[in-house]
Amino acid sequence: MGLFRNRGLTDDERARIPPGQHLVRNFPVLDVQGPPYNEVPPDWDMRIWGDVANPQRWSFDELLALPAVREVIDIHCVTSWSKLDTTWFGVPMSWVLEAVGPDPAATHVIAHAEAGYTTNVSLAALRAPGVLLAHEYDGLPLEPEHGYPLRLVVPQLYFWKSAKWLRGLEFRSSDQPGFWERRGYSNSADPWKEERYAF
Ligand SMILES: Nc1nc2c(c(=O)[nH]1)N[C@H]1C(S)=C(S)[C@@H](COP(=O)(O)O)O[C@H]1N2
Ligand SMILES: [Mo]
Repeated sequence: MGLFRNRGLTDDERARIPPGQHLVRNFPVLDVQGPPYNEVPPDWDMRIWGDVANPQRWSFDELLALPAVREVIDIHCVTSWSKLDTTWFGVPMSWVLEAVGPDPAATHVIAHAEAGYTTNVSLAALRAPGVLLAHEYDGLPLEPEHGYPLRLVVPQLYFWKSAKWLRGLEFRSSDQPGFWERRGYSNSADPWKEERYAF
């Protein structure tokens, strides 16, 4: 099926599509609940807490003033679509990690989003290249359905790990499955190893 649906791709494109995935040119929307709002609420904040030396709480204006970089990355949804060369702009996770100073005991991070959506990632996964707290897509503020005003982007993992409507990162010395991980999705979620489901 994947091969069939990927007819007509260049060799470069085909090499960038993980097994069992097919290329899309549109930008599908997938979530449990739709966008919580179209404007940043006055009490909005982004918090980082747990096993860190320097917990953080940023208003949206403070967040926009942090160092930001542009990343062009490929994204892969477990429902089998992949999109190449997506352009995001936001605070690099490498900078965030410098700022918060994870405790030596910290091994995992829980992303907390609006409406109780969570997802867990290893600290090692967050240290990979391209991980962002993204507030722009294609040069514009995020669309509400794609996570406005802030989303986590973890390009090397299936896209359910890239929490939309992000409000917090909790650093922990133990793992804790998130929303989809509790419902049978893979903990590690590497698209190149087809780590889709836990069983
Ligand atoms: N807060 C929140 N983030 C979420 C989700 C969600 O339901 N809620 N769905 C995840 C899933 S399963 C996918 S595939 C991507 C989809 O992102 P997109 O709608 O921007 O394509 O968002 C992820 N982040
Ligand atoms: Mo997904």
